[in-house]
Amino acid sequence: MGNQATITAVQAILVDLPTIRAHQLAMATMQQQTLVIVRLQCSDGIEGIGEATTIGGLSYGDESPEGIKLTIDTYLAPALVGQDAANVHAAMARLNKVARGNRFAKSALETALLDAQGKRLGVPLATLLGGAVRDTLPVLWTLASGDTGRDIAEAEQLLEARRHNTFKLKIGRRAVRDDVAHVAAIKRALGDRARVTVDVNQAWNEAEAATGIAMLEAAGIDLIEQPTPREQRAALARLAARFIVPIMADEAVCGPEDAMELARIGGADVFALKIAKSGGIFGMLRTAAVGDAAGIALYGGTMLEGSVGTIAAAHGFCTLPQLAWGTELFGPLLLEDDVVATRPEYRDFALHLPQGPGLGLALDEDKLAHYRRKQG
Ligand code: MUC
Ligand code: MG
Repeated sequence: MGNQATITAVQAILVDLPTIRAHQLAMATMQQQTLVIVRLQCSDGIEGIGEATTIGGLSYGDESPEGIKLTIDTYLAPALVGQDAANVHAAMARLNKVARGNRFAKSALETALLDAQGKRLGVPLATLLGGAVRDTLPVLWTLASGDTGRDIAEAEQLLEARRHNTFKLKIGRRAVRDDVAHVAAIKRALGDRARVTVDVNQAWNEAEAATGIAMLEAAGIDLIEQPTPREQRAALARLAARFIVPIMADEAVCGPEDAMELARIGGADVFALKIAKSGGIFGMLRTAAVGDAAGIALYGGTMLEGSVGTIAAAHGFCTLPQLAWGTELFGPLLLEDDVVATRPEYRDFALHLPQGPGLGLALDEDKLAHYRRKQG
């Protein structure tokens, strides 16, 4: 019955959503976010949904929203139509044959296939993966308004609301000393009430990183994410050996092959996992397995996806044996609105996994029609 279903159509839709405030990163300032929403129809009437989302056009990753849509429409959708909808691994193997790379686009399609299969079997996506070992995930918040006072006020309000007690600061735009002064002021204001981490997004050279990390360590910062360029793995290894504060690889670790190499050279204490950069949930789980085998701690990362991409990642992260550093799955909270009927639940410092079949989400057709990019 279910295994007779074939894939009949795949659509990729660009959705532009306003953010609740400007979000400043080393490489871009976001005023809005563009999601690529995928809808995958099957011959048994079941629809699966997925999402491919990046940050700042082409300034962060090497796939843009417009490029992802073109790749899906032109190459990946035609390769999927007519295939067995119930065999996710076979469908993904076919995509890997017709297209190299393009991990974000493939991740969205894999999510849609898993969502459809979960709905077909009547089980949550995490159950398809073998089962969740937790149904809530700790979630931090990124303070990135660009203003120290505003960031402190934002953190105080979120602590008070019991929504977040860990804050990640985006640095690397300004001189090292100015960035450190900003971070130290926030840590001083929050004290032991909150954990503070930083993400440099590759902006420092090794000498700047050595100076910056020494000062951040002295200021009581808990974790340093991707201080140096992703290609310079040896620099990351030297920094990880030099400092006690843990160094996390993000841009430097996409799939299991990167994870193997970083594990071999001692390039990181923590891996930031993301389904998009690993080409999907299964790629993320393989990356996590390498980290586990090497004794490297894990963290659930985000590309600031909306609800669909965030909940897809959450189903995967909920199955991991260890997730020592929690997650940053706050993407939906940065958006003023979304295209799902019920937005994810955040309370008591955690994201609560939806319990319905597949992702456990439904698209809101009116919102999708309202926010989808109109043809130019
Ligand atoms: C990144 O590099 O980690 C995650 C949180 C945030 O604010 O930006 C992202 C990207
Ligand atoms: Mg990062």
